[in-house]
Amino acid sequence: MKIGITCYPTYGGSGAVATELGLALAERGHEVHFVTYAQPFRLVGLHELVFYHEVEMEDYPLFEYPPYSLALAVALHDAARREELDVLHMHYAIPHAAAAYLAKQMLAAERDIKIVTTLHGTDITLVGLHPSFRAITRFSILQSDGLSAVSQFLKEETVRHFSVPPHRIEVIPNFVDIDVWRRDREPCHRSKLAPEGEKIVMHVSNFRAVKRVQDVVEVFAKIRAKVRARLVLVGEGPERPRALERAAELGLGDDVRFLGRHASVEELLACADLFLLPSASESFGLAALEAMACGAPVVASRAGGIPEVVEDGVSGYLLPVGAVDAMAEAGIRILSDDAHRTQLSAQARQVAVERFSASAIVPRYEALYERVLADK
Ligand code: GMT
Repeated sequence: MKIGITCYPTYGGSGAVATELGLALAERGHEVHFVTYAQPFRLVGLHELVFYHEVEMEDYPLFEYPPYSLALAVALHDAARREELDVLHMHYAIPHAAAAYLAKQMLAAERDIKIVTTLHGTDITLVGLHPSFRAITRFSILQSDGLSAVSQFLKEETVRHFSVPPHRIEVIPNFVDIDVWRRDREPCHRSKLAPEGEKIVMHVSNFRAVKRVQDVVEVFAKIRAKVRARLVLVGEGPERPRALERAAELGLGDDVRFLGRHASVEELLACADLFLLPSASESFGLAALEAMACGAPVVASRAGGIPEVVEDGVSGYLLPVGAVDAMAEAGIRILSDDAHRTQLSAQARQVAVERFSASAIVPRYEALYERVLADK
């Protein structure tokens, strides 16, 4: 098949999954064309059968709000015609599904092209619900030929908020390349991250308010009072200054290392003894899955789709949103009991391999493409 993929190319789980999917599809012999405004951050190196088309935007003084969605529709239409694409796979509904709909209509006189939209999270639970986007989000979701959601939770939210018939949405969970995300990696950065042999607590996110990074710092402060540990924060975003300020107020000093954005997060997660994800809401929690694949037990909030990924007592512990004392207790238990941590680590890896490997999930996307293509 020839597949066009659009996603947010910068930091973020939906762009990460879309890119990993494109690469995995290419490995399975499909031709993949990324149509995005920048090269997706996980698209590095040269890959046979993978191509990148940049969405070109003309700036003009009249445009206070440059019409990116229109430029994307044109780029999708161009790529579809030139490369004879079969399917346009849009990741994150806004504005991608609407742009794909326009491209489909522009092409309609020549031929039909199928649209698959994958719903990722705040396109449904937050941004899509805003009155300025709600109607177009619903319209473009319903106009897609195939729909997937990354968790059962997100499917139910889509049905509830947008009255999309449940049978239209297939739940296809996110996946991880288990050969890349694993514990026994070289180089291992443990000695650099924790030179005194401290335990390594890690958090990776885009530091938006929904991630509750302040809770990460509070939980870590309570853990550090009982266990020699360091907190490694990876990523960048608006809550970073407040999180660092709180770390300073709590006197955590050098025991909190802020690394910013990192090109190979897998190398860092391979050293983690504990991963914290105390989000207020999370449709899936890709970072938690990547941590699990790297054998890091997870302490997370029981929010949204996280319980579909992290099994309480198996790959870590789930606590109510904001329950920093209980999260710290769980963290202390994991870090101070080596046998327990080793068991959770092995189980986390096993869950990632058995339920969320690329080889288990990617064929489900192929089957979805085949189904929409068979639908005349
Ligand atoms: O929806 C968002 O906030 C953005 C999106 C992203 O690009 O990072 O995150 C969502 O999609 C990820 C990949 O499917 C999921 O792992 C995240 O849980 C989800 N974020 C939220 O639901 C807040």
